[in-house]
Amino acid sequence: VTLGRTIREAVVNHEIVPFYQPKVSLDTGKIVGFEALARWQHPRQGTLTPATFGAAFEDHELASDIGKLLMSAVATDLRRWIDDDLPIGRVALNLSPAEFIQPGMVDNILRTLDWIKVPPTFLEVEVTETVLLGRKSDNVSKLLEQFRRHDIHIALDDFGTGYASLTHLKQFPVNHIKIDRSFVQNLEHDPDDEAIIAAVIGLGKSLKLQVTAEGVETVGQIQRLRNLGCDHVQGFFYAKPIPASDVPGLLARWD
Ligand code: G
Ligand code: G
Ligand code: NA
Ligand code: MN
Repeated sequence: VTLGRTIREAVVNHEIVPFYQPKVSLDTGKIVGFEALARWQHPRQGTLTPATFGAAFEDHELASDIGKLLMSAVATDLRRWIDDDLPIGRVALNLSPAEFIQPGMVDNILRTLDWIKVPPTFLEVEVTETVLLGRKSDNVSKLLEQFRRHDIHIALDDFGTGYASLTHLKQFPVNHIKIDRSFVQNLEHDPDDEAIIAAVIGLGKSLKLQVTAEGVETVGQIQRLRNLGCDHVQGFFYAKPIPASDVPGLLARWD
């Protein structure tokens, strides 16, 4: 896929939409929220994942346009689900480093939420350590503080794959840590991965951060994560990312 023109057309035609994957509490078994993941509803090729268009998240202008499109779609979905009294929890939006240096990025998000009348407390944002490593980390701090002031939660995504993680946890107002799925994948067979996950969960507990394990696919992984005291899990074992129209049905079937 050549990103230039076709992806722009996709944005203009609102073909980039959020799919939703549930996050589940290991304590209660209930859905505590969803992660919004971008999908391209291609008129001929069907549903495409960021594997084919994810480079757009690195282009400042495209990333900003896609981000705005997804934010208003998420807010519109949230508004409907709130009106229908659905127990959706928080919805998490991924923010790329390119989106993070857009001036007024948080203001745009707050304005969209306000316009569509969605309380900011329904939103969470997922950022990777790459975002925090940026040279303008003063500015990043300000943006994250702005989220915090509005009680928009911040999750540190792909935790363990970057570096200087511990400094980041002290320096930035993070609420959640997401353990990267590369550690979860071999959890049942690799004691090192289990040790790393145990350490991250311990860290989360000491710093009072909720810990989510990503990419959970087997019941064995779930058992181990529960024994280790992991708070939340997310992965194909529970559900793949699904279109917004399937979310009410998933919630209805859950209990
Ligand atoms: O959905 P999954 O397969 O295929 O996503 C692949 C990658 O694309 C992940 O790293 C994910 O964080 C990223 N991604 C998915 N949706 C979004 C989005 O809405 N914004 C940004 N910035 N990244 C996204
Ligand atoms: O980088 P980020 O953590 O945002 O990326 C999430 C990615 O992981 C998405 O592409 C999503 O589709 C994918 N994903 C979610 N659950 C699973 C899973 O159980 N197994 C695998 N292989 N991928 C998953
Ligand atoms: Na994410
Ligand atoms: Mn991740």
